[in-house]
Amino acid sequence: MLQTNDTVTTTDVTPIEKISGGCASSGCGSTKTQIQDEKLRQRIANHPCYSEEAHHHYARMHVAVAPACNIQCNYCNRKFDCANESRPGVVSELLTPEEAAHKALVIAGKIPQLTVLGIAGPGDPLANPEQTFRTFELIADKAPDIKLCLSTNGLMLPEYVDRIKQLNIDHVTITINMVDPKVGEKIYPWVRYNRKRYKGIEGVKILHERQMEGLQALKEADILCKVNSVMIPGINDQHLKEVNEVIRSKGAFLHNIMPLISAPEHGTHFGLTGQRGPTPKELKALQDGCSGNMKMMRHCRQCRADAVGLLGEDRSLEFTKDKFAQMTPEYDAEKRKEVHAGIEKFKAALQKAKEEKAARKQVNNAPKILVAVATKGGGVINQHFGHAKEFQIYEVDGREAKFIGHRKIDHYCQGGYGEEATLDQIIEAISDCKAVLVSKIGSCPQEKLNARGIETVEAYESIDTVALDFYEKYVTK
Ligand code: CLF
Ligand code: SF4
Repeated sequence: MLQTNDTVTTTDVTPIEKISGGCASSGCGSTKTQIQDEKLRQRIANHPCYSEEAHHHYARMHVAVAPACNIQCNYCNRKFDCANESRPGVVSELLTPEEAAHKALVIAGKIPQLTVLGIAGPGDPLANPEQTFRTFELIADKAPDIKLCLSTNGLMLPEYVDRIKQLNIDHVTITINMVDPKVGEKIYPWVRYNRKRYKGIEGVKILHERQMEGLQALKEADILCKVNSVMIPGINDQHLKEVNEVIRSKGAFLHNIMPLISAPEHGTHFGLTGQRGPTPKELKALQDGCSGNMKMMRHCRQCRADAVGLLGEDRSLEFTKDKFAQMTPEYDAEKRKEVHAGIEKFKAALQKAKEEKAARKQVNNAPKILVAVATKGGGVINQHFGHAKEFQIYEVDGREAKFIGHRKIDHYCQGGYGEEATLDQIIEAISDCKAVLVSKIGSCPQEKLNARGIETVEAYESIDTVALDFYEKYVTK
């Protein structure tokens, strides 16, 4: 059984400053470069957001300890809550640092593939520094093998980089939606800084300067920085290429351009004024246009501030406060180490098999096609068509199957029966794919998919193997 490549490629780990030339690119000093690459590879290897490969195997959790925010984004309304809603800022219950630490120890025992604990809201973690840092301290003390991760709007970042470094928080995300305050004016109505509220462009200028300062400070402290940007058609979609260039030149490690999620019922300014989000095609075109030498993140699931599990599989409802408070922490560092070693072994075997398969499949001038995959993770096709809440999309050519994103859907099977209207929406969502790869599918959806030119493949195997086999048959036809 094979699966997606879990070895982080050089593009995954090449810091921007190295790409810009110097001795390393001409061969001299290559040993040093290899050592640096290896160190960097280890830093991201089991972080599901910083490594696309890792997200198939390793899980993260967020603890919602940070309610307040110091800016207003036109796409945010933290009063709205829905247990089924998965998007940043949405959370069902707030925790104290002590409750958060207890929850982390419970989950690290029950889900040993959990490697990262992040604080991402529901407000801004650095607008709640006491709760945020107390939580990190408690977890670093009791579960030192869990990586700590922080996501911020950047306004207060320059103040806290030393503290972040001290606590060994190696991964920090800044949400940067603009580098031109005139664009920012349409996104941020106000910013609160040094106990004063600044409206309009005055506030946006402060935010922009502080974000750039924070980015620089993270680079100097050698902390890996990912930048998230929300793509808002007609407002910053054209501008994000410039954002990409600026953050790249300032040493950001990874850029994650996410689609705006906007609906009137969310009660956000954009939702109420009818601002639309981008289509998957628009998003992909922008991500492709930005990639250059910089790794673009394409597997973000825009998690809730209390998300738990593999990306794309939210288990937060299993660990609500009333439930986890009754659970005894079963955190066991040795057992976790064994589980991680098992995952690495599994990944290595799959990688080897994948390489062998790719070496045999050499199709010249191969056209690229898309396939949709139902998976619960592990790089394996292991989900029934009717149970999928999202499809992972792979771009396949003669040599490899490359993960390029996911499409969220309503699952087809509701209470044991297929929903006709849902099926139409699913077909629409994957209409640009040539096949859907699933562990099982009923005859009715199969016929409808086939009628729309989407082939169905049933298998319980590695995504790479099945996708490449399908590709071979497809081009032969
Ligand atoms: Fe959380 Fe963010 Fe850390 Fe990941 S999420 S704080 S870097 S551990 Fe990941 Fe979720 Fe996307 Fe964020 S999928 S929203 S990028
Ligand atoms: Fe909401 Fe985050 Fe923006 Fe604050 S920074 S308004 S919490 S999206």
